[in-house]
Formats: sequence, C-alpha cells, structure tokens
Amino acid sequence: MPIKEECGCLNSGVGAFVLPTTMLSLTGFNMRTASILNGVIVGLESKVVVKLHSTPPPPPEHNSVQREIRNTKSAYIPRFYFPHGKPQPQIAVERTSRGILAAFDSFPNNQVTKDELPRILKICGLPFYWRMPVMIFCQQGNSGLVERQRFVEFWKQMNVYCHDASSRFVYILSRGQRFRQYILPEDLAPLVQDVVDTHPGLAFLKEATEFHSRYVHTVIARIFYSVNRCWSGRINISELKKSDLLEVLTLLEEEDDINQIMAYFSYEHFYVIYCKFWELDKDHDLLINQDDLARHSDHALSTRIVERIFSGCVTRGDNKKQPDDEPKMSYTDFVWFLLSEEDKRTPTAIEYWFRCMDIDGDGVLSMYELEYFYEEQQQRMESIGIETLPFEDCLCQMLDMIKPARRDCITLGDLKRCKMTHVFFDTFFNLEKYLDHEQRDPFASQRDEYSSDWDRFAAQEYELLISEENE
Ligand SMILES: [Ca+2]
Ligand SMILES: [Ca+2]
Repeated sequence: MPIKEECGCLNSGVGAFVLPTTMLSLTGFNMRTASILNGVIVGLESKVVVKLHSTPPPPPEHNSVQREIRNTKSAYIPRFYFPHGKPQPQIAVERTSRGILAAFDSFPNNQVTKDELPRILKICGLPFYWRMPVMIFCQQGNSGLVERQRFVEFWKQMNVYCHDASSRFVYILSRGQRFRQYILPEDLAPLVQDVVDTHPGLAFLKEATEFHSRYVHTVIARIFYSVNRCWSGRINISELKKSDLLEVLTLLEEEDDINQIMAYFSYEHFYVIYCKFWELDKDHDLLINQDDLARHSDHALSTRIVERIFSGCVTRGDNKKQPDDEPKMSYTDFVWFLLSEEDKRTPTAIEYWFRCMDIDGDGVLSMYELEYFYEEQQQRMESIGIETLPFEDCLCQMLDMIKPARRDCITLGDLKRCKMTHVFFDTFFNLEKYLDHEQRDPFASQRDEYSSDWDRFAAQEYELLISEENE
C-alpha cells in the first residue's frame, strides 16, 4: 500500500508521522531513505517517526577532493604548462637588454659583423653557431652587419614568445614567422655552411668549395633523418626537444676534431656517404636509378626491395621530368637509404624498411608480404647452390624471434620492441648480410668501441676508401 494513503502526504510541510516497521520493508522504505528525508527516527523495534521539512534535502556531502576544489575555486593557480619554456622574470630580461646595449656601445656605429656577433650572443646565452641564423634574422638586406636597435628589438620580441632553447631555435630559423613553428631543411643551410667556413676541423676543406654544398646537404639530411621523427620534412619544437641537435651544435664550439662528432657533422662519415653515392652515380648527375642502386654493396639487396625503395614509400623528391620517366633517387634520399641500410636498429631505419615491406600499405606485414620478399632470397640462394629453408620454417624462426602480439602479422611496434629487427630485415632482402648472420650467432653481441652499427660501418669503410686512395 502506498505510504501516502497510509500516513498522509509526505510533502505536506513540517510534521511528524509514524511508520510501522512492517511498512518499511513493504515499501522498500529503508533507513537510508528515511535519513535522506531529513527525518528523525525513533523506536526502531516497533515504530519510526519521520520529521518532514518543506525544503528539499541538501545534496550529499562532498568528498575531500571536491571540498578542496570548491574551497580553492577562486584561489590563484600558478601556470604550470609552458610549451615554449618558462618565461624569465622581467627583471632578468631587462638586465640582459642593458648588457646587450652596453656591449654594442663598444663597436663602431653600434653595429657588429658576423665575427663580432658571438660576443653579443654570449650575453644572451645563445651558442656560437646560432650566429648565422641570427645574422640573417637581424641584418638589413645583405649588409653583413647587425645594428644595435634591431638586435634589441629581436631579443625582446623573442622573449615575448620563446623561453627555452628549442622554441628560440625554431623562432630564429623560421625568421620569427609565428605561423610556422618548424624548421625546413633549407633553414639549416647557413648554419651548416658557417661550420664549413669556420670549424677548425674543416679548415682543410676551405679551398675545395665544390664539396661545401655536398657536405652541407649530407649534414642536413642526417639531421632530418634522426630528428624529424614524424617524416614530415619539417622539424617542430617538440621533435627538437627530444633530439640531441642543440647539444651537438654547442659541442661544435668546444670540440676541434669534427670527426669526434659522430652525430651529423663527422667529415669521415660524410666522406663515406658521398663516395658510396659517387660509385653508384656513374654519370654524376646526382641522381641514381634502380639499376644504379642495385649495384650497392655488390648487389646485396634484392630486386624486389630496390623496386619498393623507388616506389615512393621512402623517398621524398619527385625527380621525374615526364610522368613516364623512370623513378630516380636524389642524393638526400640516398643518405636516408644508406643510414637505414647500414644501421637497421634505429627507429627511422625500422620505419624505413617497414614502409618498404608493407606493400599494400595497411600498416602490418602480412604473411604474403613476407613470402613475396623471401621468395626472391630463396631463388638467389638456390642459384648460387646454397640450401634454403622452406618459407614456413623461415617464418617460424622469424615469429619466434620477433614475438609479434598477433601470430598472423607483424606490426611496426613488434619490430621496434625486438632487439633482432636487423636480422629480420636482412633475412628478407639483403642476401649478403643474411648469410653473414647465419654464419655467426646472431645473439652474440658485437663488442667493440663503436656505439652503433652505423659508426662501425662508417669507420671501417673510411679506412678502406683511404687505403684504396693511397694505392
Ligand atoms: Ca646518375
Ligand atoms: Ca601490409
């Protein structure tokens, strides 16, 4: 029976009524409901007295976190997210500005040249090799001079937006264009050319101007290969923050032996990359075709993978003049190829070969794709009288090695998690290296002074090239 009929109207104003305990169970009217009704309960054994109010019940009590938020709602919460770095106190910016003005006073006409600019940069805490980008940002036309007022404006404006090294670097290299917060390859050219012109480790290159642009292009390609992790052709602030590029630029200032700077700038590494390209580019038009690339490393790569490299899945430039022209590879594309081929453990190399092997572009390597590449390896081995494993057996070995999350396909994540990914790739498209892995225990790690497969390859090849040259 409804409570209303038995006990009178529940919302009839303040009053008291008595519910028999039997009614509580009949109506599902429990102790909690009674308490929510703001009632006073007495005589639990036999009777419950509920005191009613005309106002609705208050909301349930907040938990401690909610209380905390409610109490601090109007309080000041300091800003804690600084995508462009934490701003310096205004007083520090002013102090630096005064330092800049005083430093300019000591130069004729309050102007500095490229050679004098680093003295000003030091006051601002900017590294030596940022000077060319700063020069380009601040100079009037091509005067080669930076004027005091212009520099102070630049400094103050930059401090409005950018407070850490990465966002400042992008700001300077993009010439303060706030709509483009990324670096393009050509933005780096003046900086790298400045390294060619002034680094003591490259003094011998001064006269050989024909190699300057080759070196500059190699360094920029290597920087993009390692830093531009999303393959967009534009380095953004977050990629720069995650990279070692700015540290390496600072290191250039301290290290006179350029070959000690294995990341990006080593001349020996450049020498190896360029000579390898030169060997393949027979007509020296700085482009190579599929036949040229197939000759790399004494035809170590399969035809099928070479075709995939030229399919556009890993190359950037479209070097076709006519739609029917055969696809060509630029020097920059070759740098990406060689770095990927000689060190298959880096994230970019794994992505590079994954893109090549993922023929249908569905984001996984399916069994048919693995079989397609293995088939040619098998044929090549048979043609030179080497006994081969059937595909199924090879597949089992590979799946045991990679341990993919799903047994029916291999994802990029599976390959990045595995420490033996280089062996996986060589099995499917590099015969020479595959046979090499087969001969030695692939799990036995190579212990030597080199920190990467690339550094080892470059050092060994450099020795070879130099000894060939001396013969
Ligand atoms: Ca050529
Ligand atoms: Ca696929």
